[in-house]
Amino acid sequence: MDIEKRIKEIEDELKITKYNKSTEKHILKLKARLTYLRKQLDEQKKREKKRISKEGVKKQGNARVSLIGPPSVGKSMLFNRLTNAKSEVGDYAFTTLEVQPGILKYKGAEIQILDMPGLIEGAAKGRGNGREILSIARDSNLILLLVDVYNYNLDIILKEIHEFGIRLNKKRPKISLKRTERGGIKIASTVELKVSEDSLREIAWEFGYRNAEILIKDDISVEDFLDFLAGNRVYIPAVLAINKVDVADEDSVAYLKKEFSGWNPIFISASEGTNLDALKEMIFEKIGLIRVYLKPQSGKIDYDAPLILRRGATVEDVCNSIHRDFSKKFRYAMIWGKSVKFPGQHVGLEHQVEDEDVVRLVIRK
Ligand SMILES: Nc1nc2c(ncn2[C@@H]2O[C@H](COP(=O)(O)OP(=O)(O)O)[C@@H](O)[C@H]2O)c(=O)[nH]1
Ligand SMILES: [Mg+2]
Repeated sequence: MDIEKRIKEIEDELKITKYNKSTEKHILKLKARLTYLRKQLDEQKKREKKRISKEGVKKQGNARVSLIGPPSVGKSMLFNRLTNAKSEVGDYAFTTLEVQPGILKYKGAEIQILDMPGLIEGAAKGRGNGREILSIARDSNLILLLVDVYNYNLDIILKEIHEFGIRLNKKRPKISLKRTERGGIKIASTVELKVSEDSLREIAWEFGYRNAEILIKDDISVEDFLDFLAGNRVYIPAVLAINKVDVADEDSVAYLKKEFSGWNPIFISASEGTNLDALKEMIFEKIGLIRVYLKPQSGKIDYDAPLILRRGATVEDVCNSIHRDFSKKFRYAMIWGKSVKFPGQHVGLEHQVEDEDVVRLVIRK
């Protein structure tokens, strides 16, 4: 029987199996098998030819953002507003058929935005070029989810994204696994776990492990563990924007605010330009971009040309982004800004910089 058919069967069985103490184990087993089969299907699909050429979507700039949403919510209009590029806007459902790259310039950073065809139900299985869209989204630093005040069915979009192995606004759970020669499946954890070790062992068994040492450092769920064993999951931050506020009344805005409170959504109008600066700021912030200004030996600081780094970057990263040899010749750095206690403080390579720090690198001649 082919994989898709087996997946369908297990999905159906899961749907009709009621959860209780006596079926708990069986459900777990089905879920594990399902994840395993989906993984195999994924690998099979990956071997099939891609339809959207990767030519037009070379990575560019300091980060990449994918615009994902249902058709006709205003993705292309927003894209045109945010970037220097032009994408076709239309009244019918599939105006945008190709991936369209553009650059958003903000606070000295160049952020690549990708306008995408609308994502529809069945996308993860390949409908409407879904797998191409999602595989580009997988390779992004941020996913900008866009819906509008008429069409705010996010569930389908989220389901497709999830099915494709993308996890939004979530940290990768800390789990490691080492195959061993004997001793069965051993599980150790550094925190108290809500799931039973037995269940985890059972799942690992379904994935074909017989002898292994598994170390868990987070209070994981069964889903987290399945994700870990399936592999190739990506964890990407996401922002939700709700478009076309220009045609919404107060009540519907209030309703949507409540409906999506977990997302802390931003209400915008691409056509009127409402709230777009706030959206840009959200994008910059959520990717975790920071600016660092270099203070040269002599001359002025160029505030128009910051180094763009990621949150958590160190002085060593500052060195490396200037020149490969810089960190070898490094003596110390002086810093003015949020990351230090007093202006001009001397720090070493491992010191973490923060947004808008001014850095002077002192190197050996
Ligand atoms: N009222 C209003 N209409 C918009 C807005 N943004 C886009 N539209 C309209 O929505 C339709 C679909 O826009 P488009 O950008 O092609 O959507 P896409 O399919 O998501 O790329 C077009 O008729 C746009 O003029 C907005 O902010 N307000
Ligand atoms: Mg479009």
